Amino acid sequence: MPGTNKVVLFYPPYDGPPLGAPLSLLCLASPLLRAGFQVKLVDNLIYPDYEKAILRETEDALCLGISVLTGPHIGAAVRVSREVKKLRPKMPIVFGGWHASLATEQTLSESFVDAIVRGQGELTLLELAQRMADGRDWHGVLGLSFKDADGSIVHEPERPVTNLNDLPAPAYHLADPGIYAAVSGVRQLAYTSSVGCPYQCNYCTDQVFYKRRFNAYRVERVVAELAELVPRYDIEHVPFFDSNFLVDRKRALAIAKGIVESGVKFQWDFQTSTDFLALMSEDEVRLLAESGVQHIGFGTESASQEVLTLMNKRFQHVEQMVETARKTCLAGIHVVFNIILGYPGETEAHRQQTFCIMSDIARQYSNVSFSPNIFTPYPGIPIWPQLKEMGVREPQSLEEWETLALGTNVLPWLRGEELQRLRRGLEYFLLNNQIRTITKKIPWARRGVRRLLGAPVRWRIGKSRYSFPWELWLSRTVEKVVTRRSLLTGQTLQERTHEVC
Ligand code: B12
Ligand code: SF4
Repeated sequence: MPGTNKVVLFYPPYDGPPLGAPLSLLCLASPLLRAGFQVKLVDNLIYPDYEKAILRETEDALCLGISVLTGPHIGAAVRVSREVKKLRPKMPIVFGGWHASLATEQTLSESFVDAIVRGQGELTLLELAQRMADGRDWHGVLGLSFKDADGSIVHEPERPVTNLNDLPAPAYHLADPGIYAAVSGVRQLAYTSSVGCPYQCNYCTDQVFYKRRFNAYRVERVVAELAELVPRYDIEHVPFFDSNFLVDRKRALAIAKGIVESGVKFQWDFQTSTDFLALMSEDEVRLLAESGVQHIGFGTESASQEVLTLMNKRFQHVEQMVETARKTCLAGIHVVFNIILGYPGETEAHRQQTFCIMSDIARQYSNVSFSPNIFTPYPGIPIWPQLKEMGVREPQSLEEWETLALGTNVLPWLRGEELQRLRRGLEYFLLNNQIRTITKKIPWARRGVRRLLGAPVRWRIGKSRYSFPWELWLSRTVEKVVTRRSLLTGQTLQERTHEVC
């Protein structure tokens, strides 16, 4: 709408626990506000009736921007865009974020998408909004793909990755952590101290998005921002969304030291790779814990060196996983090792190796738990050409990508008996870890449970023998009995998690 300077930004619902305000939108809002634009955020968490809110807010808006990840985000983005287009056909709808950036041509071919901001969005969206406000055409905006007046698709050249230090702080004031705490149960503030990772894992698109460049805030900026934001919003927990936080270990340690010296207390966590943590000394890992790190996530993915090579993860070795577990255990930090199962080229022998080695690590170090997933081919991952040769069909529309991430197994080599055996192996791997957790909590049952269940379960994992799975039947029966008993006594039972064991 000419004469307005209002930009509406929408974060669609996703499938997972609430994580606080969407950092993407807070980052996009900041330069717009500085340049005098009005910004209205519509996050599904705060606006359960987001469709109505968007229709209301776009009445006097310059454009609508939507952040889109592969998976459930897409469904709401499509629905809302269709509605808005029907009502306000002239108002541009701009998609951005990972899915839109990695499947640009396909996304832009949808009638309700006018433009796509590829990659980092702050400067591209600002320039686009300025062009819209001035009634100028969109040619020449770096990082933008759009539909021209005749409907043809134009891809402007890439925008070089912007140094994070040249960007203003995210507009945290637009998202009251108190309101988010009411939804998520914890006062948290998502934070990114860096973007980009130098590695090139075949299943990851970080290299496509951030060009393998580790692009990080200066230490002083991180410490000063956190020391100011945490007390201002009474924050308890700060999840760092960096792709690989420990790439620059000196910087990471200086941040931890700065947090300790600031005297500001909060818990924080991050994701990284085991090669970097393994290189740290025990004292350095203790410093992380002292500064508030309670949890670290690792993309370990497999304990088979052959599979790690197939994934182009030659930088990672089993010894580093063990070192990581040992050092974090000493420091009292809980770690989750993510595991990818069913990767192209992975055999049952490789899986068995992963289950055995990972179980051994967890038996030695009680701070380790696992998050296993079946390999999902997201758009733009470098291994796509090989996947196509192996018969994986690439989704052909936004709607098809929406359902992909719902845990559907799309891998032609994981069918029938092979899939059954993978599931069985995984169930035993999880059961083994549950036994470990249970016996830790109930010391008097330790010997009996380990002898009766632990030993045969470990034997099965070691030999990959999964027929007549009586231990699984028993564990399910026990669970039912316990549930019934607790219903009688009114005792609250701990919820069983299926993802993380
Ligand atoms: C936090 C996070 C999430 C959170 C976000 C919630 C929240 N409240 O913030 C949630 C839980 C939703 C999530 C879910 C998923 N995620 Co996630 N996630 C991340 C993570 C770690 C950080 C994202 C972030 O906030 N970064 C900081 C902000 C500032 O950057 P940004 O989001 O990229 O936004 C910038 C640009 O993308 C762009 N932009 C973004 N939105 C928009 C919108 C407009 C209009 C414009 C113009 C620009 C723009 O501009 C922003 C500023 O530069 C990234 C990894 C990473 N290093 O980025 C993975 C990542 C984005 N996730 C990924 C994946 C695989 C998933 C899941 C599919 C996992 C799964 N198996 O379910 C799901 C998808 C959703 C679902 N299942 O419903 C992949 C991307 C896959 C893809 N093709 O979309 C990533 C890259 C991890 C990876 N390396 O593989 N995720
Ligand atoms: S180490 Fe992690 S972030 Fe880096 S390329 Fe591999 S999977 Fe992606």
